[in-house]
Amino acid sequence: LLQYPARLNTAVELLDIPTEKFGADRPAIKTPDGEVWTYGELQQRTNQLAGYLTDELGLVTGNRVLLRSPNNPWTMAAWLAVLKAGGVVVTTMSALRAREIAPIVEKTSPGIALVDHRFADAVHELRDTSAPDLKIATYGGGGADDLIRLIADKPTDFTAVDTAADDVALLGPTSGSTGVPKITMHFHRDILSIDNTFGRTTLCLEPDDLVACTAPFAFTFGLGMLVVFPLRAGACAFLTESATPGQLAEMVETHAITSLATAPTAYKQILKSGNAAKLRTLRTAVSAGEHIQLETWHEVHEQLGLKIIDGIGATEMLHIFITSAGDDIREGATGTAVPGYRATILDADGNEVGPDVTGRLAVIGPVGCRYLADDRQRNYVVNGWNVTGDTFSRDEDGYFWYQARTDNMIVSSGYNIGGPEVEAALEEHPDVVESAVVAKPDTQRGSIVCAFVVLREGTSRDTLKVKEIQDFVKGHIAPYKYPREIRFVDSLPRNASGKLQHFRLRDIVNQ
Ligand code: 3SK
Repeated sequence: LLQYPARLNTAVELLDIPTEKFGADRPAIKTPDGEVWTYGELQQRTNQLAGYLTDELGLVTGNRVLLRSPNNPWTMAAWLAVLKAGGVVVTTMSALRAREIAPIVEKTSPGIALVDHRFADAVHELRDTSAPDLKIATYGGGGADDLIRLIADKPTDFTAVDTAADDVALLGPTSGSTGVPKITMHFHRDILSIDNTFGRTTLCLEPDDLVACTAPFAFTFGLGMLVVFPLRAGACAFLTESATPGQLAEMVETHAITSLATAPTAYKQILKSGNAAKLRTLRTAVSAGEHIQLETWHEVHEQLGLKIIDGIGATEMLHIFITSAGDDIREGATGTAVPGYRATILDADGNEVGPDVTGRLAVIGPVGCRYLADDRQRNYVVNGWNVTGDTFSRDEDGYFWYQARTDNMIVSSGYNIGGPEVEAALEEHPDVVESAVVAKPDTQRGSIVCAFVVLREGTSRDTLKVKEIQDFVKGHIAPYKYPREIRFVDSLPRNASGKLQHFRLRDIVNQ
């Protein structure tokens, strides 16, 4: 499955072959407001866009095209069209502001931008200030310059450009946890690899699946879940531009969604709001982007009989490389290396350690980290291993157990404390909606555990509550791990893909 011909265009594999194999009339995309695109329609519109890119916008093989849009059918067509026309997709989250897109544009030098009209201002601003040659085409505005109108009479067939399997197809920015963007490069074959590994060995979609995911296409978690895996399986992607956990549960119920991929917080909030029953049409549920707490996993299992597929991936690796599903799940563990990948634990000197020793998670597989012109490549790939920013241990049977983000291990009075364990204990308290803990420098103890806590609406935020929560944590985990400081906040800082930004909280406590 992981051998590819030398010449390969991923858009053919994701769109033309499935359209032929599963039928042009099958639904490829559905939206919350009832719009349906069949495989045939997606193929035709993709072809029209690809023709416009080459004939009118002058795209030649290898040119980079910036995409900026929330998840909707035209974005999916644009993504496929760029690849089909031999271009390289540069994805950006629509939540980013002009100053956050600027370093991405500077580093990737796109010649063309395909932009949802509602998000065009920032791109125009960039063209006017720092990218004067950028050609911008917008869609969805309905005016005379709307790309959707401009392509309407273009031919509906287009012969895919004969790209190499090892041509770059995707430039995916990642802010990681530090906020300074790095640009990952992925080949045409890498995109197929994620399906041939996680997609086919673990997720195993069927043609009658309807798949929803809250991650944007610009986060490769969303790209895999909504574009790569459903299309190759002949299934249908449910594209929603945004959804709160409550709306998501509602959509699953109303549209009979069968496969859901989202972050642990969404599952947690659906449970807390008493809406888990709305998820009863799900055959598969994936949790990634952050570690899922065992309590959340259990509650979903108890209420729905559904075993959430937990997974860890990375933009550098394109998708999930450790996971398990069904009877292979060992409760509390993230899982084992996805077939095709090898994973290990490294100590601080880069040596492999044995079972049950905590260290840095490292992985090798068909996809690996290639940063575009970035010295940080040296830190990520060491002796062939892709060294992630996560601290794990591995048991005798090859299951990997999450401890913390490596930069969120707290050493207090000589004790090693994993932030997530404290967060899990805090969130068992009925008044705690969410929490994040960080190390706060302390003259006596080196560091102390400092917790930022979002309380249920209407809960008092006084010193008595602090004491009550501290005692609660002491009753649930070893008392030395309890948060010596608790700060109540209205919300926690998250990046555009929904990941908690502990570094922002560290900045606060270090001030
Ligand atoms: O776990 C993640 O953060 C991730 C990143 C990229 C792609 C997929 C996943 C799950």
